[in-house]
Amino acid sequence: MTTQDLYPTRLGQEVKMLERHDPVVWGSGEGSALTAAQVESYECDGYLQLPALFSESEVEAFQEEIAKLTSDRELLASERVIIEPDEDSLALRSVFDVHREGMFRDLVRDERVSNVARQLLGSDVYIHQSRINLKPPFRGKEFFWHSDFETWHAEDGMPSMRALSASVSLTENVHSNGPLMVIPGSHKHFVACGGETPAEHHRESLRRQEIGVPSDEMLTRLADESEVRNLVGPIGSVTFFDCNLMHGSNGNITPQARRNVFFVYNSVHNTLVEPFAAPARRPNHIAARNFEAVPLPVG
Ligand code: 6CS
Ligand code: FE
Repeated sequence: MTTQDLYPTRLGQEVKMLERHDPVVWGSGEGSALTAAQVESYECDGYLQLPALFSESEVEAFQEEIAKLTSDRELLASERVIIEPDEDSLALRSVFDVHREGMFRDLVRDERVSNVARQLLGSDVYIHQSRINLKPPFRGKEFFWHSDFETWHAEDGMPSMRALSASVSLTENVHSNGPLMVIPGSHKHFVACGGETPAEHHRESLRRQEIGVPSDEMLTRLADESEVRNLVGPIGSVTFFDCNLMHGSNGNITPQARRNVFFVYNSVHNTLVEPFAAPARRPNHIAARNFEAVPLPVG
């Protein structure tokens, strides 16, 4: 059985803006994690910030976990680690697949985050991707504008827009240190991209993405309809954002790192098929094919 391609991109089709065929909030939208007003705000803007959802001491423990991970030589030598582009210094940009053991395994199950994902996606969820983004001081590089879904559809075979990211701030996010930047409302359009996915594209794209990014014209249209917004907030805040929200972030030239850990929850009814526009599947540490639901925490 082949799954219909609702969102053609990178297939030599005309580069244009398509309508979204999927709901943003799936099911009734009711649940114990968010109020009706919060659900409505997420539906409208494509994101929701919950300030200081985790305490400073919890965040300190996450930072210690990261210190452990980033001093693990075996991990550092593995493909899970992404180094900043153009750097001789081996500055760490991202570490992938951090949710399968230790503290971050508990974090993805924590009801403060997982119940929000269940409520908005209207089903059980599993983890499609997890990573720490370290955005180091002074020379942390930007992430250019993109829709995550565009990549997950083209390269990972995610059929529909029934996934979201939860990004936990481990440092204060201020206007100057390269916080997440979004175009509210952009998640209601799908911007098809030009070009074709080359083999092993993730080796480039996770350092600097150039394929699967919208044209300047499309970005201008989205921003003209809405605005560009910086998502700032205190330590321990969590930003939930729709898989198709147009987002990016500037570089960080301040002396403080800007760190967050983030998880992509996908609905168990939206599991991956074959890539819609790429020569091969991406590896499991970037796009998990273990579709087991995140269990409710015990106790
Ligand atoms: O490749 C990914 O899964 C994610 N990373 C980047 C740089 N762009 C698309 C998506 O957010
Ligand atoms: Fe992204």
